[in-house]
Amino acid sequence: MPTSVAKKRPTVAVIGLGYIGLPTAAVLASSGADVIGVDINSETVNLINQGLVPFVEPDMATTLAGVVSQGFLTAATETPHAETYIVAVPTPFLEGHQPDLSYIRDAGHQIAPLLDGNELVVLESTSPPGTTEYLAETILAERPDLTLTPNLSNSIYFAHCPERVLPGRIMIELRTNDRVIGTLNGNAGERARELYRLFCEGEFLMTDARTAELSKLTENAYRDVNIAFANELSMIADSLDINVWELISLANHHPRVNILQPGPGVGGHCIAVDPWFIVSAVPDRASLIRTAREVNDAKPEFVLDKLLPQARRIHNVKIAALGLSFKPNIDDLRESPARQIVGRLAEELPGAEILVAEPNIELLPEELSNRQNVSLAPTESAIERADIVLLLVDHQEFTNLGPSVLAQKIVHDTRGVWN
Ligand code: SAJ
Repeated sequence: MPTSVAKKRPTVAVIGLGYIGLPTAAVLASSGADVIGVDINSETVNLINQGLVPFVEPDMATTLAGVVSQGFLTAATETPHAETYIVAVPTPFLEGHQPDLSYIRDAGHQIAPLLDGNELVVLESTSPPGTTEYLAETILAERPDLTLTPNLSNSIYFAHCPERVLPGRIMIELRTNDRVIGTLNGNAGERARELYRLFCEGEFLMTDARTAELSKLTENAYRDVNIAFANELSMIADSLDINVWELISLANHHPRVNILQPGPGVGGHCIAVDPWFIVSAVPDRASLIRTAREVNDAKPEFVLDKLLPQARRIHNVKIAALGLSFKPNIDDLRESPARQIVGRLAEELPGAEILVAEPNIELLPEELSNRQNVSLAPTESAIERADIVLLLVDHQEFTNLGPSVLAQKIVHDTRGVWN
């Protein structure tokens, strides 16, 4: 009688349990892998081990609670041995927009002593060209007994599989987006594909590690350049006293024109950062990409230039600032232009009362909570008390507001919601 042999669950250590690492760990664990998530933040680790998500991301809570209670995902502060390591740590930039690879180097130091031979290391973090190689070099410098030459008992395999999911839709896009996989040595890419196939229904596009690295940066630079076009148009239209939202909607009726939406600037840890990795890799060739970054980075100041003269004319002005996150319906404040604008308003208008309505957070970030003239307030009461309403993020709570609540208010709508 044939006996059925249960397929062994692969063991995976995911290093970095942030906006990408944690959902990836949860989805892998719910799709047949035994996952240990690693993070230096013990609070994050404790929350996850109770099945709780430390940030707002639609549809994540149920998956996470399920895999933790079944024992398929555990979190720890120490990296364990695993067959596969997925590195999903931050890649911020330093002064002068040079990439900071220190978290990747640290991940390499954590992994190096644990390796026996034949493990796969997948870099997911968005990285400048050459970073997968840098991770491999970091590990091999510490472990000269290991090798990149494939098919030996002491071979270690490296691949780059950049994350491409959109915050707010991560749990859907992890399963449906196509994935680019770049191989550094041997059959690393094929091995990564086998693992990602557990949960990803998209197409797998195979290439080398450097091309995969640049492809991810290219996607975000493409979007940044297109948003910069919309933001530049908004400033041009303002000078000409033309409504930019109407302008874009008219132009977009052309079958080959699809202009994005202007806003108060570009935030988040991806689009506002990644194009700089291209600029810093080839500075004298990346002029359009650099200019787009500069245009988008200048947009918060433009918003302030329009608002401040009006605010200064009102004695003890009250401003309702609607939204603080970098985009709608999430709680992520990283690189948020809204947060930057509110901080500058607080500095420039010491006598003002700035009422921040942000339905997705319970506490203001420290640089704002320290200010006497800034407080968090429920949306309706912030608007009711305000002379000026400044819409910074198109959260659904704001787009649902009827026009009557804005009557008698000076309105600055940076997202075109009420236009
Ligand atoms: N924004 C505008 N106007 C628009 C679209 C966006 O001002 O028409 C602003 C948003 O308000 C936000 C910023 O741009 O401040 C970025 O938002 P986003 O929704 O364009 O992108 P992110 O940063 O949330 O996610 C991007 C995605 N990349 C692309 O769409 C090419 C995502 O797929 C990536 O996985 C993610 O970066 C990442 O992690 O790299």
